[in-house]
Amino acid sequence: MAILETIVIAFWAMLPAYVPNNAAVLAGGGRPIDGGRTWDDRRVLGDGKTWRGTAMGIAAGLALAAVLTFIAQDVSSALGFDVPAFTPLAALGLAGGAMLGDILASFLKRRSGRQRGAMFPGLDQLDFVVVSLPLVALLDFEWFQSWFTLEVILVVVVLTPILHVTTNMIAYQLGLKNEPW
Ligand code: CTP
Ligand code: K
Ligand code: MG
Repeated sequence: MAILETIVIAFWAMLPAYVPNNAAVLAGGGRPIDGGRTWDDRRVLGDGKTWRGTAMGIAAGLALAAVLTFIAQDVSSALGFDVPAFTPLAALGLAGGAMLGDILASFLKRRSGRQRGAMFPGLDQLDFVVVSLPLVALLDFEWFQSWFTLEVILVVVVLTPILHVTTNMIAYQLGLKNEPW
């Protein structure tokens, strides 16, 4: 498989997991998931993980998966190789897993004494990959196996931190995000 093809497939397949975090930044606010609760004098998740942000993030990921599925055949013909159409379970695994990974990362940040917004290099960039890919494999193994080859997974692991740093930098410059990470 040509490297460019692999990159396009990896990016396309991960889009429903990429967009929830950005949608949550735009839609976030309101009641925090942990309801303000603390554990050992530290918040369980913090004010940065809200019900609204999470719901809107998942909804945005599912909506994008639906749009990509709708155009997958035409795009595949135009490109000369196949890009994935998403099954409902694959879409749910990607979008839900991305938000769950982000929430688990905040849990780990609070446990390790990091305040809301603190940087946690590595975790910040890959938390949603680490949870969304296994969740997709769990929910729809056939779909996962047919698209996430070893090459695609390698590209995802390299590409995701680059995209994450770039989009967060842009969101920070635009005043949408409080920190550039
Ligand atoms: N957000 C949200 N709900 C989520 C994820 C994000 O409402 N499940 C919104 C919050 O307004 C949050 C912003 O998106 O402040 C940025 O997200 P993120 O960087 O993940 O949160 P932080 O505020 O940095 O908090 P943390 O340290 O817990 O990551
Ligand atoms: K985060
Ligand atoms: Mg943050």
